Amino acid sequence: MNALRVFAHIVLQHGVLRYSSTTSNLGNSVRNKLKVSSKQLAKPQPIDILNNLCHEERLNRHVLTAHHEGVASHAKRRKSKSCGAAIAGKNIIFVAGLGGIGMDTCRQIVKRGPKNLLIFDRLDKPDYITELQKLNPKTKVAFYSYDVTVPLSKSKELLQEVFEKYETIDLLINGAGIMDDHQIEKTIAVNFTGTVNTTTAIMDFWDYRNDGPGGVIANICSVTAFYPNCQVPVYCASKAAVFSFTVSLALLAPVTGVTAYSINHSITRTTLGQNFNSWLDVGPCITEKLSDTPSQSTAQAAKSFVKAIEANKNGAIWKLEQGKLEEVKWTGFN
Ligand code: NAQ
Repeated sequence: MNALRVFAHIVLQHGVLRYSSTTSNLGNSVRNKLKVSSKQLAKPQPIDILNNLCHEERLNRHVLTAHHEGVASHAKRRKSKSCGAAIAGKNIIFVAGLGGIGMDTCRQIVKRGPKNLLIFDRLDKPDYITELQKLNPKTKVAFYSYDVTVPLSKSKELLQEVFEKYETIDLLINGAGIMDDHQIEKTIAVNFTGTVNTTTAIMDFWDYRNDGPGGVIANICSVTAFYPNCQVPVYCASKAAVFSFTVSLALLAPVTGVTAYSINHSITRTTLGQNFNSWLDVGPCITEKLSDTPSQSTAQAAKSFVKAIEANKNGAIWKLEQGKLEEVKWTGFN
């Protein structure tokens, strides 16, 4: 119940993600758990998100370490297989690769020469696939019709088909998203459950514990996961959920062999907000509001996106804002 009395907020400032608690309840409980003084906690200290000292997480790490010993041989095998670039020569699945952010990112990906780029989308745009194919004839581009809201069993069937054909997949990008806060269940289904289901489905093929080779997941979240916009709280909460899920995936990497990082765009000029509905109709049209706010083009965002993919850093929180890529640091409680 203490947690209910806590007013905690996450602020993204100067490239530093701070989680701050303004009442003593959480502060005391955290202090007790961490056995550190209030003086030590007062100053936010940059720490890697994977080294967050929260008690539960240390417990997790203990469990993970035990598992890790069991999967060390897989890790070695994967290391020897996967050196070098994260795009060139790889097999990549891009879920929602034909949207505004998706298509320009696909253009950048294809230029870097993956072996296969498999685009999963509910949109069917053959002309886009032709364009991508022409950009780099050495890369094979294929389209698979996929609605992320299908049952998990259907996602698994599609991946079974893909793995039978391509044998290995190195990177999964989850990017499906809608913004319409009148459609509450659909927003959660597309933005959150869809990403979780696609990820769950690919684990059958990647997980070390199934004798899989591991893999990499890039989840498109949003800066609204940290800076909620009160006109579209359902959308923002769905993005915060994907962000949290991604952090957990990264923490599980020693067990599963599957690393993960989040891609958090700031406002990017696409049609996402065009048919926006505000939850409880609380605000003016977000499209007008967004047009007054500094933004980036999809081409700028795409260049940052491929830099993040090439960095290939488990647990990284990438912010893509106004043409710049920045890794956000988690500073823990203060
Ligand atoms: P766009 O509408 O162009 O693309 C959405 C993509 O999701 C399309 O490929 C669409 O087919 C796919 N999709 C939707 N429902 C699907 C389903 N059921 N199954 C399979 N695919 C489905 O919008 P976009 O801006 O290119 O969005 C791409 C991703 O970036 C989304 O996840 C979006 O939430 C995220 N994103 C966009 C922005 C932005 O400004 N455009 C931002 C952050 C994240 C900060 C900013 C916001 O959160 C908006 C306030």
